[in-house]
Amino acid sequence: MSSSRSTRVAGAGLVAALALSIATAITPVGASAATADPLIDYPTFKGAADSLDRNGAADLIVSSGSKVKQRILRLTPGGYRQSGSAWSTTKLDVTESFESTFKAYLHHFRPGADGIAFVVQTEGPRALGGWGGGVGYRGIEPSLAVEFDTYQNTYDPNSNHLAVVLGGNPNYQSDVADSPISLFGRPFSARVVYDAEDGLLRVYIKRLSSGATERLVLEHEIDLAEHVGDDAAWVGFTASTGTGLSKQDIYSWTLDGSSA
Ligand SMILES: [Ca+2]
Repeated sequence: MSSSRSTRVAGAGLVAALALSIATAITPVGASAATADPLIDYPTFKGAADSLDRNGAADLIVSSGSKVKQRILRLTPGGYRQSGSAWSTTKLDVTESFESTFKAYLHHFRPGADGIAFVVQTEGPRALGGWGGGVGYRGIEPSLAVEFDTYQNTYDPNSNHLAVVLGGNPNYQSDVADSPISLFGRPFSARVVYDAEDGLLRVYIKRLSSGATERLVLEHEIDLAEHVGDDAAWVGFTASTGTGLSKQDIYSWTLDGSSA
C-alpha cells in the first residue's frame, strides 16, 4: 500500500477524536434521559463476560488506543473472512416499545469491510451468520437486522449505507438509505427506536463530535413480535469481514425496554 504515511497521520487524529468522544460521553446526559434503569446498560463492557454471549470472532477486549483504554466489544479483530455475534443474556419483550443506543467504531485497514448490524432474533444465543456480505447475520432466522454496511456487494447501493433486513438475507433490503456520515474511520452513535403501538422502527445516526446533529435515516413499519414469531427475543450485534477487513468495535450500549 502506498498510503502508509497518511494512514498513520489519520490514525493519530482518529485516536484523539475517539478520546474526545469518549470524554464527552462521560458528561451527564440531558433531559431526555429515561427515569427507569435501562434493561441493558454497558457504559463500557467492563464486567460484561457473564451477561453477553459471544460467538465466532467476537470478544471482549481492552482497547489498545494510546489514549482510550477501556473494555469494549470487538466484533471482528481485523482478520480475513471473520464473523462475530454477541447477544445479551437478558431477553427483550418485543411486544413492547424499546430504544437501543450504541457507540461504534469501524476502523483499521481501508477500505472498510463489511460492517456491523444491530439484530433482534429468536434463533438463540449461539446464532452466528455468514462472513463477507453476510455482515455476520446472513442465515439468522427469524431476525430483524439494522445494518451499517461499509462494503458494496452487488445487491448494495454503495459502500456507506444503512438498511433494514428481515429474515437474515442481506440480498433483500426491506428499507435502505445512504448514511449521512461516514460509517468507516470515525466513531459514531446510533439509536434504534421501536414504537410497538404504531409498529414503527426508526434508526438515527450521529457523529461523535461536539455539536453533531442526530439524523433520522430509516423509518420502517413492522410488527416485530409477529415477524420474529415470539414475544421474547435475543438482541445484540453482528459483524463480518471478507477479503476487505476492519476492526469493528462497540464501545457502549444501552437499551431501554421491557424484560421478556
Ligand atoms: Ca455489503
